[in-house]
Amino acid sequence: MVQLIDSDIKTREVLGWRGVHVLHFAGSSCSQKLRVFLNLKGIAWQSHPIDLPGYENMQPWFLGINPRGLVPVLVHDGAVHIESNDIIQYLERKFPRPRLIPAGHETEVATLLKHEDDLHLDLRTLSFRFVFAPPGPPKPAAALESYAAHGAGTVQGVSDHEKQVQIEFWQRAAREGFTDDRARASAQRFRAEFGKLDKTLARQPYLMGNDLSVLDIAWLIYAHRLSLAGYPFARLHPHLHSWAEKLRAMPEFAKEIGQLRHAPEQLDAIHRAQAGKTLEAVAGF
Ligand SMILES: N[C@@H](CCC(=O)N[C@@H](CS)C(=O)NCC(=O)O)C(=O)O
Repeated sequence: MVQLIDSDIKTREVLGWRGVHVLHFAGSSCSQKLRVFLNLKGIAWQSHPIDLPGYENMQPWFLGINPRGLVPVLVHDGAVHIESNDIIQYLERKFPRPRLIPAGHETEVATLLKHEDDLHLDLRTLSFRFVFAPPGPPKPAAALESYAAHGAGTVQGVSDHEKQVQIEFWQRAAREGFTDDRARASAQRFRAEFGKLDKTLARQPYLMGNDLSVLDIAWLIYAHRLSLAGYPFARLHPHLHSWAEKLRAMPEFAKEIGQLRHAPEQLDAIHRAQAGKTLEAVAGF
């Protein structure tokens, strides 16, 4: 669980926020995952949108709440929680009904969610290459400089390395873009993972059995983003494809995943504009 301690939090006003507050961005996959979870739970929450395209997450006010500069962040009765999967597991304990983590499976779910989080930079690579496709560097040097200049900050009292990981990701993107080699490696990691999920979904309706769980939420968000990137789910993973169609149709999901910048007809043009190469062509699927 990543709950910040008092000395980590420099933007002190949040300590006075009562109830459930979420700092998030409409089009962020981790924010979407948390919002779907909140919808399914029926938890009332106050929204604090953070403008990622305007680099608000790299400014001192937000870094004083989450030193990593990442969304989402939960502030619950003045306590600050970061890392979407930790936030979800924390809220599951605080708001146990309806259950979205099966009783007795908490440790297993934590491990499986960690697995999902490990692919987050691969998701970002494929999103920037095939969905957002910015014409220039995704983060301008000035935004990165102000982000870096603010210092590493502490998480639970310990100097935090995660921000450096983020800075290196964006610097590399500015240097070389999201190359074919990088996109291929990321797509292949997903293919291996989705192959396993597809086998599970051939046997049962949801990833943990007969009931929907946080794992379905987490993987649907990734699968949805990658479907926008042109990942050929119907051909490669038919069970996963049907499961995704079923979840996408639920209002608790539909409300959150419709908020991307591009309409479907624009996406095809973007996929092709990438030196004429689609994800399928780059990945060799
Ligand atoms: N492991 C983190 C990842 C959070 C993350 O990378 N969030 C992205 C949005 S999905 C973000 O804030 N990106 C910052 C940016 O684009 O500058 C979590 O699960 O909360």
